[in-house]
Amino acid sequence: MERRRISLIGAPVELGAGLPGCAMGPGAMRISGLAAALAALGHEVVDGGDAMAAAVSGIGFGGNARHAPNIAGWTRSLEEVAYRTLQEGRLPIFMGGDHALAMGTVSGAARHARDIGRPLCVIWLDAHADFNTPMTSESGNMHGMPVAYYCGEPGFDGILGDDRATVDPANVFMLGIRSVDDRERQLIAERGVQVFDMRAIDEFGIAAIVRRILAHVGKIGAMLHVSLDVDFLDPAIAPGVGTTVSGGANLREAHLVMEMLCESGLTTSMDLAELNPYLDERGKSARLLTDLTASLFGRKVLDKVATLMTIP
Ligand code: 5AB
Ligand code: MN
Ligand code: MN
Ligand code: MN
Repeated sequence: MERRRISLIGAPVELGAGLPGCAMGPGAMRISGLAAALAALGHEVVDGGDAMAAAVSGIGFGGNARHAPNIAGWTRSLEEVAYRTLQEGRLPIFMGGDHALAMGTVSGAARHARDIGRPLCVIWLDAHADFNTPMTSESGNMHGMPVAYYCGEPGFDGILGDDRATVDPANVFMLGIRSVDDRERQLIAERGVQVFDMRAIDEFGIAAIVRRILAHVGKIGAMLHVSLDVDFLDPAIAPGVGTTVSGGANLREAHLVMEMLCESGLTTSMDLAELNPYLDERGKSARLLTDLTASLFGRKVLDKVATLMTIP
């Protein structure tokens, strides 16, 4: 893989989740050796430290959205960091932090893509669709809302300006989905989000799905943001998350997605979201996130992908 200029950015957002603990995520990712693992693959890696939430007052959209001013502050600051980092020609990896961080990171990536006249595609690896709005959410937890936000759903007024960049829902590809609320189900169908749930992965295999998504991304010349929620993974291999749902992606499926992303060379920004070290087992989930990220950036067993044709 080509040498990338990578910026690690801590995003210790935790008020978007129902349980505290995600603010310790960036620390756990640093301890698990993410920067060294990427540098060992030949990349130039800079750890930019942790971002901070901008101070925000006077935010109060209607509906059910807990800690809206804090999440609005994070969205403003992370949008700017994502935008600037991409503008400098670097590849940002956001170390979360709960998934509300993607309200900012994806919006900033979308602004950069708009500037340079390219579409933005998003691969959303998650047990959940995260397509609630303050109008539909039962829990009020904003980590269940980022996709609706960056796709431009109404109900979040005043966080970023009215001319904020959004993502076309048809360019959002969800994988691993297995828990969707009733009103979310209706919205994602109406908006045309591309959803591959666990049943689709079981039936077609994850490789066939990812191959098609990447072919589409390449064909339309898009930038590609990859957002990995720890609960995409089966809780048996990744217990360090507040919202476990059984029946998730296994170790080989997750690595295969990363290896295919690596070969495509298409990834331009990334989130590692929802790691809750307080709930983890001896660093297991943090280590797995580091290994998966290393796979995406070029760690592999062989120099060449094995093909059956090489058997004489
Ligand atoms: B996560 C739920 N749909 O809105 C809600 O972990 C869960 O970032 C959201 O994917 C899970 O509270 C958010 C029930
Ligand atoms: Mn999520
Ligand atoms: Mn989730
Ligand atoms: Mn979660």
